[in-house]
Amino acid sequence: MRKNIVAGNWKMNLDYEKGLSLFSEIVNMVKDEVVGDQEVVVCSPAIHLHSIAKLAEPVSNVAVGAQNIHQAESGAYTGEISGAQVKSTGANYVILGHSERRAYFGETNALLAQKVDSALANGLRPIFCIGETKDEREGGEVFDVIKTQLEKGLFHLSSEEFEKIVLAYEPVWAIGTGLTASPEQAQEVHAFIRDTVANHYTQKIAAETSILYGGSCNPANANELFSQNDIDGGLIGGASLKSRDFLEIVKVFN
Ligand code: 3PY
Repeated sequence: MRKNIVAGNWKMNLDYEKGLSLFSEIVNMVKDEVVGDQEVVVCSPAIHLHSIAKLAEPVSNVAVGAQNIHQAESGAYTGEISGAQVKSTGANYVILGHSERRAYFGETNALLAQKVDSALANGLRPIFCIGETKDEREGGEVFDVIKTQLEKGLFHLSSEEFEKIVLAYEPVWAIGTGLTASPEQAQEVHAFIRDTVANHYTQKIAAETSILYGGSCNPANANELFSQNDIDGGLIGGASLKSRDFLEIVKVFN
């Protein structure tokens, strides 16, 4: 069956020392307190990846990921980082399609499809984010937007490739706003995502795909969100910067 996953998205926070110290706290707490088989993923800035991947090595249910890659393998792309480079740090995941990258860096579905290909070619599992803006929700376009993001960003993949994908539904209006989708609103979209995957691939693949909720998820709302049938964990922003809060969210699956 599908895995429950709680992934932290540190965004552009924490200097090198602070990142290492937060990650050490998380690893120690996971060792002492996590009794289920949920997977804990921390997606840090690139500067931390190699060191925290080393710290994660002895702990089987903790993994590390990046927050972006360039679509090319290598070359004259000053300031960028490739999938191969991320993989060489010991990371196993990469967030792709976060709404901040779509909005501030102009990342389109077509570009994201190329980044997904590069991630998979380099042995990284994409945590692929999809979600609608406030205007799109108010205009009744939620399902169309989600379907297009899936079709254009992912549905060129073969079944074997798609099985490596983790999906994250992140309503844009719930990111950095303190607003959260209600459990019912989130479940409705997660169920739609799973149906859309089933229609394109198979029921079995859809049933085995982990679909995370993201957008102001915190210790106070995680329990209710994660108890919905089609919500298999979370992609956690601000609350992943506090070890105790992050662990409380992870422990919802204990
Ligand atoms: C948030 O919770 O703000 C996020 O963007 C998680 O990725």
